[in-house]
Amino acid sequence: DNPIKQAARKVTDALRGDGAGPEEGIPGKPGVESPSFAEPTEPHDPLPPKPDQTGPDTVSPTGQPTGADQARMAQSGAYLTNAQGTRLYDTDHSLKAGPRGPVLLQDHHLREKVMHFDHERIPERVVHARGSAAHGVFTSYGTAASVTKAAFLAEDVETPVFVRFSTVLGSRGSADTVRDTRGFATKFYTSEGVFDLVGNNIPVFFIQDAIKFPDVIHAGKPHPDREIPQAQSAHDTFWDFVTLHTEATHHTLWNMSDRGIPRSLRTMEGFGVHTFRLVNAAGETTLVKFHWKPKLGVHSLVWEEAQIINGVDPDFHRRDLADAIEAGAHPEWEFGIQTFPDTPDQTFEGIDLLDPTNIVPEELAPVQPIGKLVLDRNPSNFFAETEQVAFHVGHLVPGIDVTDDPLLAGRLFSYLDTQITRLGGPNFPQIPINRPHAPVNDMLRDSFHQTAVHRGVAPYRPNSLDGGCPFLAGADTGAYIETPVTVPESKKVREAPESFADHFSQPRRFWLSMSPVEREHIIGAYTFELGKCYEQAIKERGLQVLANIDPELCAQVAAGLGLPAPSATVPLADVEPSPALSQVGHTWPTDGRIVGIVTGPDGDLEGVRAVRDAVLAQGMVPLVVAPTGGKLGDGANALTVQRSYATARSVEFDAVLLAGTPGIGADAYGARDAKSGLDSVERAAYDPRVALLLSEAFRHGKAIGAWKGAEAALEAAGVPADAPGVIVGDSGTGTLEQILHLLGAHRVWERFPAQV
Ligand code: HDD
Repeated sequence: DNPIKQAARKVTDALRGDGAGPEEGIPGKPGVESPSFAEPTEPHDPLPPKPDQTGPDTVSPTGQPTGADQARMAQSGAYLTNAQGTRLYDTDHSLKAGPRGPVLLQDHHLREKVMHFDHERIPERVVHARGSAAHGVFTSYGTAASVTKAAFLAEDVETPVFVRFSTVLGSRGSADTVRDTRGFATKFYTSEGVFDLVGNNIPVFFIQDAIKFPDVIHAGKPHPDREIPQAQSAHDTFWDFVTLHTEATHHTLWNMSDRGIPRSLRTMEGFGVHTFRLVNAAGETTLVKFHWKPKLGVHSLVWEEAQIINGVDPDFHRRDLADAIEAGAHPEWEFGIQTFPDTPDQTFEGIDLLDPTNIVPEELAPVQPIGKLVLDRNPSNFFAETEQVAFHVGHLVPGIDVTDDPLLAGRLFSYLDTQITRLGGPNFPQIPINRPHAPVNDMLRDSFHQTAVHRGVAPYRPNSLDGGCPFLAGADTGAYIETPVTVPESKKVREAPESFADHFSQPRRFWLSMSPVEREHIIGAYTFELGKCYEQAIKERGLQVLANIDPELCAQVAAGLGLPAPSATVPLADVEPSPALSQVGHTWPTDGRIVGIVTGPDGDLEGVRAVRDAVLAQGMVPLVVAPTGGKLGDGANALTVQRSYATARSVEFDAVLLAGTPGIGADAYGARDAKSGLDSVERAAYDPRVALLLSEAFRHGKAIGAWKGAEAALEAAGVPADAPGVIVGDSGTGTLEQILHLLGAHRVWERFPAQV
């Protein structure tokens, strides 16, 4: 009854090669009619969305349910029509004066078709242009009910959500696994209207005041002259800005840590970043920070792996999210809050809660779970949903209010404003994905892309002509009741408070909280990024910033750059580490992990089949890798190959199992009676693609298992059989059992530190 096991069974059914050859049904799937790939000659309705796909469930701007009709309105009837619904008999030939004659201006269909195509693109988001999204459900535990009156946070309330993940710097078509912050934006379609939590996977921000947002983004985006590099922070303008502007130090350090290269969107934490103010039914207020905790744990790539993926599968994160949902392995997060008393100074344990470059360590204020998010449906149209969704930090519901964080204040302006250019006018809330599920009865009228047909004559208040409608909610149910916070008496100034001036103690806490291997990765990242800068002065300034965080960090990066390490210019902060910040040292569920099962031409197919089934039974995904695509073996026992040596690459797998042979003394990868200590000729007898796959998996700290008959292939790849996390077993399933606990730890950390 475990949903993960059920999902795994679904995957098994889909992957199983038992019995059915292509002529009997869908390749590999018994008893299912093969679809015809010939062009149909009879009209029929468009194909329905796949079971894992859905469009937004909406009401019209005036509150009428539209639901699934939305999709039907967009594409209905069997015949091709123009935009006016008139049927067409040809869409492949322009209207010409004779077959070789000139095309005629009166070809209305040609003009409409090309005119519409010419305008298909809208401006990409100025930041967070590259994104992927999914629908889901948020279920509240009710544990926040004492601190907020928000209806969707009462006990056991289910709220539909749409979540969009993104990188920040890259264009829409850029690669997924670049080193960058990730956006984590959630739209809750609550019964009281839309609430948007527009957060990131990093809990702090580069700047403390929104007026500097254009500066930090101009610095991070490609250089204006050559427009390079794409989606990278490893260049002069970024490092020029963040080293001159030291409030960026904390966020930059998180970016240089493993958090900057997540393994999957499903294994990222999310943060609301700012401090928000919750208001309960009695009008009492509490300051909070929002957290998303992934059920699968927080996991990252290693840098070399991320770079390889950007070449071999630039859509890695997007694909992973959609595949997981389609396979039924629905990603889950727990929603939590850290709570702080709403005191006049808005600080907690000396930490200024209005400064978005600060975190509050979980050891000081534990994250209290208040609900669960499950993403269970893929969008059915990328443009209509993922591209047109519009988030706004000012989309708030009663019970959730903002604070005076100056970064948040500027955001409250920016997110509405940007949609005017991006979505072409102020009616973007009427786009299906943006429509609230609560009935809308506003007095906003007309403008571009108005799709509502408003009734009545009096979109103003007070009125008598429309019966006085719409009425106002009472103060107990209405939103935007500003909390009567006292504003300290002061003069108008362009200044930051004194408490915003400490830029190094929080970064030092982060550094001290890292395990040795995480520190090694941070050193590697700074060495790489500063090493990519041309200007010597920028590298030197970068080292100065590091010296103010920690002398060892500075010395190691300086050594890598071949420059002297400067001394600190501020006293090093005396801070306690926060163990919750480290990603290493925990054990996590292995649901959805991908195990590559590599077999050679003479491999033990029985063993491969048994391992595949055992992997599925664990709720993980087995991918069989063989010299060529197609099937392994014949008849009822045939095994479907998911990756050939040409299409497989180590980066896709969390662990690799190397199939042995059924016979003793043979070698599954071709060479016979191979012994350890192969000479170069013997090594060359092994397929170099398998050797590359194994050596990469080894370098990247992945669990590797091999069973009898595969030892020499390991040897040929230079993978020592006695290294940590390398298991040589008697049988496939026996070997798998021994690597399971390694997968739970994400990587074989003992194999690091290594400069990858
Ligand atoms: Fe922002 C998009 C997150 C500061 C201005 N931001 C955007 C998205 C995320 C964030 C996740 C993508 C939303 C989507 O998927 O459509 N932004 C943040 C966080 C910040 C932050 C966590 C700091 C705590 N942003 C920030 C500032 C400004 C903006 C200070 C402007 C002053 N952000 C925008 C924007 C974007 C945006 C220009 C681009 C596209 C959009 O809004 O709809 O308005």
